[in-house]
Amino acid sequence: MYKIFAIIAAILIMTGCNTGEGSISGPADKSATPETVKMLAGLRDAAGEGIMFGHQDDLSYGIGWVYPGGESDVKRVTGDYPAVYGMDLGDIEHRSPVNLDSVPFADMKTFVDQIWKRGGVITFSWHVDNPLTGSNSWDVSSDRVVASVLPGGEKHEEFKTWLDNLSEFLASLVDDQGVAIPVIFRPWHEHTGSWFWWGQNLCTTEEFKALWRFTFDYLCEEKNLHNLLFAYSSGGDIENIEQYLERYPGDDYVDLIGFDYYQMPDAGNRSFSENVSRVLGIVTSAATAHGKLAALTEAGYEGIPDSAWWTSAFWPAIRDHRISYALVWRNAHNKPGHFYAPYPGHVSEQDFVAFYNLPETLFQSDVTALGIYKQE
Ligand code: BMA
Repeated sequence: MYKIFAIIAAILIMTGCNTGEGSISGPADKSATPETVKMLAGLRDAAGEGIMFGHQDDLSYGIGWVYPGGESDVKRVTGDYPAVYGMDLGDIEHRSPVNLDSVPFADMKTFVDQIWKRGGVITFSWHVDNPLTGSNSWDVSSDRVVASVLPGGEKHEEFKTWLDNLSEFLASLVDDQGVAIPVIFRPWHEHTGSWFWWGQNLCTTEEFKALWRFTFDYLCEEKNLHNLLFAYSSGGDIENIEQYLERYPGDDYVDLIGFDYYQMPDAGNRSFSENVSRVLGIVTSAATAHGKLAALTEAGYEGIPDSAWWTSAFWPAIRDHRISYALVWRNAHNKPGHFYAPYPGHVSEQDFVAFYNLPETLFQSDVTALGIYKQE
């Protein structure tokens, strides 16, 4: 009898089936590369060790510097890189040489290679333009945009060329050995808000799910990309698990679930910590029930005006939850005051070092030691 159970369990693990509550299913892409499978397993293991710290555009620029290569505000303050590096693919759909924040895609490729070599985690968001109006992601003047890119819609063929351009970039992320570098792809983010053309009031639930599934199928099946883990992330305005999962495209299309939430200047630390912790409770329950990883996919306090924010607001918000990572947004070099990680001389510098020194926060040196891409 034991033997039969062991064989069934082995088959379930090998086929990547969800083996039930509490276990993480294999990658949603059933043809994921071995490195992508290992990355998912490594992320699962790391979540048992602590919470990885992430920073958007960490290597691209910071306060007072732009693209010298190898620089990082997080490293300037702590001596260590973050564990998770966010980057944005907005404008890749037009084959632009730079993204919407002027980061050259050629530099991004170099960063991806460096991060992969030192065992860090890469996550891409996509502030893709509005294909119907020609304006940007934030153009919510029409509620027909999602319908227009779906099969049968007037922008469908054009949207496919945008996905082709995106795929070309993702397919180019290959190391010296010819191995496709695995990354977390987080499209259609903050869809529970209505500030992007794919948001809550701009499309129906069925249209949103169709957009997600079309994107997934096109990238994995049509373009044969098998180095992607897919992240579904809502806004922070979540009341319950039903609302959170209303537009969830299904277990076969998602690897990691999370949400984005920022502290507003007029809201105190306590309301930030309490709201993040409350929503993380909802999201981690959903993650457990669906066999997925969980994360705080974007967060922060613009300008971090509180010198003790890291240990008195950010850490209390996340510390009670089993999540893979918590990522803060970019340190813009061209938008004064628009930064979310400290830099040398910033008021929260010492507190960030205290946050860094907590045994449960994981930075690059920790995940290098843990080995996110290790053999099972
Ligand atoms: C937003 C802001 C914008 C930026 C966009 C994409 O939250 O930081 O300035 O263009 O993200 O990175």
